[in-house]
Amino acid sequence: QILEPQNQQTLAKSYNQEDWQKGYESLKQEYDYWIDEIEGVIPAELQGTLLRNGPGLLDINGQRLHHPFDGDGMISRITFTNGRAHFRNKFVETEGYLAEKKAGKILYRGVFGTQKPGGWLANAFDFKIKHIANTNVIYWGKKLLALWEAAEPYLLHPHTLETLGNEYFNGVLSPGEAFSAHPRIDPNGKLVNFAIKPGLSTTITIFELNTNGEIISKQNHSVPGFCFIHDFVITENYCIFFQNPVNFNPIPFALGMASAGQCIQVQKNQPTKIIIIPRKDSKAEKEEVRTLETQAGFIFHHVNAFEVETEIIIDSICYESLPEVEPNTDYLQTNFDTNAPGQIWRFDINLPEKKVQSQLIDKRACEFPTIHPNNVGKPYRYLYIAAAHNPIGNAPLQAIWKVDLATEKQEIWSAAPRGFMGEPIFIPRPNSQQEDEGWVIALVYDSENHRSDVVILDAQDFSKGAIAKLHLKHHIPYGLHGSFTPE
Ligand code: 3ON
Ligand code: FE
Repeated sequence: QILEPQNQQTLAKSYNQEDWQKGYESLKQEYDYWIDEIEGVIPAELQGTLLRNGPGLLDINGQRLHHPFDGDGMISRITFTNGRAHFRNKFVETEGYLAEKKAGKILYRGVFGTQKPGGWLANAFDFKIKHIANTNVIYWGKKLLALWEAAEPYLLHPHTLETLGNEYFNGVLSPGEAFSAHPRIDPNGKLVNFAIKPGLSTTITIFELNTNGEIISKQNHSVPGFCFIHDFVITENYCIFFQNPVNFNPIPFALGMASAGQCIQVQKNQPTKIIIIPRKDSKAEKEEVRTLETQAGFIFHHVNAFEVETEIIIDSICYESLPEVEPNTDYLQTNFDTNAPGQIWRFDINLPEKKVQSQLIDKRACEFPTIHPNNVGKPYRYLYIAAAHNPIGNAPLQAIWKVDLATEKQEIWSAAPRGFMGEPIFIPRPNSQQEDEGWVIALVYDSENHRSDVVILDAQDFSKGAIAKLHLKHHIPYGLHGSFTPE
């Protein structure tokens, strides 16, 4: 769905590339302060902690990383209490973070192209990958966990954010075993997560955890072929995975010429496989695993899924292809106009007939969806997502977009031209009745002042603008995911 150049030119550019680039400066300092520059008013009912994770370092002592996804995880914590807000940030002290800090240079290969200095010879036959913990952060079962999809979680102190070690859930997870960065919280009080062990055939493991943070079930499924599966969705009875059509050629990785992630290629002539696995202890438990096919493309994130009689509806952010992270390119020079945008699609699966229908919901480029936590895995009406300022064409995320899936009514709040949007989180108002009663909160990078703002919107009315804008004393590099805990 890339727009022809002549159509792109009809809309003025909403941003300037240099402004966008500045959001990728490392933040080395760790802060701890009450936020005192506030525009508007923090709602008194908003009580709890917003947790964010993302790459805090984009360089190691001046040596640039090849891609932000290789950056060491840095947790930011914004605690709202009685109309005030407190900020703290701290790096996850993984083995690699500490070793590179001490050495003052890159010591590990990253998944997304970062190589040790010294050319391919210095990297050849080094299969050790740096375990970073940069993708998500959750508070579950009284444990604060920093997540990265290719390894075990890091356990952090909930107040000080100090790194306490790895979390193995009483030995149910083994050292080196993955625990993805995209758990889904079933409103019935279970956290469902997965792990991918790729190879010539791939093992998908599904975990279900109770509210005490204990793994109560763990099941494995083997699927043919290599998988790069970053996210999944749940319904009442199923876990659903989209196996992107990719293949993996390990040779350039082994020879030190490219990183593992750079050896993944999208196969545009192959279909995407939709793998539907019955959940443990559900009505569907005895059903077989079903695999259906749909058109090629690449999906990182899903919005939500739900069952309607014998159908499953899944909403996902689809790209025509995986944005390349080639060895000789610089991510700061990304040409948005020629990259495929992420767009919201709806997949409608008819289980008895094993048929899939798909439909584009809207052309706007977007990424990082959020919904009301009570509707996870269930029918829902509203989604909120970071999006491009303009309704067509590809561009950096600068706005928060609300889509009413029932009426197709939309609302948008934009920080363009100089603001850049991070993942929004929907937080329901305590004792709320309506699905969109609550707030949408996001970190916005303000390139004009080279600092980040915590922006709070009323989810029912974007037109009144930000109800509060909390100016931090510094910027936070563009992040990945986070969550909110009322505790
Ligand atoms: O080779 C195997 C396959 C594979 C994919 C094994 C493996 C373990 C090396 C592996 C690892 C995958 C990892 C570590 C993936 C990590 C992903 C990550 C840190 C972030 C993904 C972010 C996705 C999106 C869509 C971000 C979008 C950001 C913006 C639009 C703006 O900031
Ligand atoms: Fe993600």
